[in-house]
Amino acid sequence: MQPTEIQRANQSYRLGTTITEHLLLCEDECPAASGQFTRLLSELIISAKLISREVNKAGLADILGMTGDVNVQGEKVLKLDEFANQALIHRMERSGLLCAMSSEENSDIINIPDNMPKGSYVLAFDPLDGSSNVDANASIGTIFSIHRKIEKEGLSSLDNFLRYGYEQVAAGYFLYGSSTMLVYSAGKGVHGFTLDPSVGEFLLSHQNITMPERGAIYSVNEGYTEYWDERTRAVVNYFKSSKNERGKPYSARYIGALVADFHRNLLYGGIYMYPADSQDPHKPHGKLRLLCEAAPLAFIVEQAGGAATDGKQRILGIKATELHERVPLFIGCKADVAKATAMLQGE
Ligand code: P6P
Repeated sequence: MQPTEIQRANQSYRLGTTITEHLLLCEDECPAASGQFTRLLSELIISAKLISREVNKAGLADILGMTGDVNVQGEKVLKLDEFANQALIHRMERSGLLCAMSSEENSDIINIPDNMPKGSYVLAFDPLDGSSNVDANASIGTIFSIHRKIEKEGLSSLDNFLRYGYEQVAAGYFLYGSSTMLVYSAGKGVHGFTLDPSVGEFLLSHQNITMPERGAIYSVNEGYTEYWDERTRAVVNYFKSSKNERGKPYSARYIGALVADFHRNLLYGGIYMYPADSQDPHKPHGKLRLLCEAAPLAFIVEQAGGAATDGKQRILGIKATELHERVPLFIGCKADVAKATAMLQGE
């Protein structure tokens, strides 16, 4: 008997499904799909496998914390985040799927070379978020955001990036931790895949990830307390004195890698905060970038039932005005983010 559409749909969310099977089944469910998105994610996955391999041996292969050094073979040794950036650019510019890319590591847009095929997607990424943690062997990751090219004559490449976050067609991250994971959403829920290194496949391990209404963790660098305004201090003090649904105090957790802190809070429930440093002229809007950090994670968190604001408005409702625009970020369980945002607005 032919499986029903529901049975087929459920197959794409059956634990153990490979990411390839999942993407192909999702493609089957979308009559308009051309297969380009499936190929795009597949190219990102190959890049992530290369990065994961280097991250997992960072402490051994002269990459640890060095840049510009020459190894015993006389080759220039790339620092890990430079390696990750080059691995992504090299692979994605040849994919024929993109019209342009933007990387946290590159000040300008990365246009596709004239001699390479172009496609209809736009990719923004942070190649190795939290890379300062490499020397401490803490979790780090790659964050990506995918838009469809604006099909309109006369637009500059930059116009394809200066978009609202809600226009993203997909977003996700690779987490290089105790295992390597892919967490992504294409607008139909959030799904997590864990790399089985013995077969080199990402297997569905976390289907339809959803967050509780309230969490039990708050993540913020309290070393900056003196730089915050009074309302920000009041927000952090609120969570320090909050009790979770079991009457226990919220736990303070801060790895110093957004993607790792976000992932833990996504699974366990919590709020991550990177406020504006009103006293720091270098970080008046905080440290995190809208296009390759806040917007993709906001897309994920909303798909998981959470929320993300800049302390005033929904992150996905912000239209970027420059490529490396920074925004304050309050992201996590809906009730926690709502409370923080209300307090920051003086309510
Ligand atoms: P701080 C890493 O550099 C990063 O961009 C995020 O991954 C991380 O959450 C944040 O900065 C840590 O910043 O100022 O607390 O060291």
